[in-house]
Amino acid sequence: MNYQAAKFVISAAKLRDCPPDSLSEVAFAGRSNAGKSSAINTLTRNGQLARTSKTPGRTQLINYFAIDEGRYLVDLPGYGYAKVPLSVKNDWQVHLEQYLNKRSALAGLVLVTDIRHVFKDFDLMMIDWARKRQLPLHILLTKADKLKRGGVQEALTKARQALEGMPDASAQAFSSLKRHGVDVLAQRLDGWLGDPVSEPGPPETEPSRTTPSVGLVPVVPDPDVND
Ligand SMILES: Nc1nc2c(ncn2[C@@H]2O[C@H](COP(=O)(O)OP(=O)(O)OP(=O)(O)O)[C@@H](O)[C@H]2O)c(=O)[nH]1
Ligand SMILES: [Mg+2]
Repeated sequence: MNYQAAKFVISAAKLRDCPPDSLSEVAFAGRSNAGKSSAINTLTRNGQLARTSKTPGRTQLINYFAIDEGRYLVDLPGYGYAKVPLSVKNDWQVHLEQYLNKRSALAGLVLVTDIRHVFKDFDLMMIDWARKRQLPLHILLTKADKLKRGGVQEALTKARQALEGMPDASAQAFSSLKRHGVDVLAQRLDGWLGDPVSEPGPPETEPSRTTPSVGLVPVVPDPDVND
């Protein structure tokens, strides 16, 4: 795939606003401030594409970037930022849950995690969810530039242990700052986006019968995301 061709398409507030023509899409999920938007910008070599910020909670909508016809990268709202009002958090959580449970074009999930915090509650929940839904999973251990080689290896080992028994799960170290790991990520996504997972179907407003639904755990304040 030519990720440099990525173009912003839409910011969807709800599942029903997501593009109806999607054949396959890959979603980037993770805690607030983990580096999701930065990873998308690094992959696409476009620093202006997804908005990044030192202020966690920047990405509040489901942002779609088209790579090719019917193929998208999706930047999901960050999870767990403490300073957002609870009502807003609950709202995101509902939309995130709906997206994850009902979006049939979802071909794979990239779980973005700060390599210094492997793993926190949200990550474990997402891994468990991917396992249950049998969705391909790739873990991006970001900000690898913040650790020495030994620390990177240690985090990778820990991550891979958590994925044991999952047939289509992988993990890699990544750094947007140093552009480290971009080729590995692109290869993994090529495999997912190359094969359309579904034809555009009916509107995804009805509960899915084929996928088990996930209940995301209640939002708890987490003071250490802003680094
Ligand atoms: N050192 C370093 N900093 C990074 C890296 N990736 C992201 N950052 C920084 O981390 C902060 C958050 O990055 P974002 O990409 O906006 O994080 P996000 O996960 O999209 O955050 P939300 O939209 O709030 O969910 C920014 O200040 C980035 O510059 C990295 O690989 N290395
Ligand atoms: Mg973001």
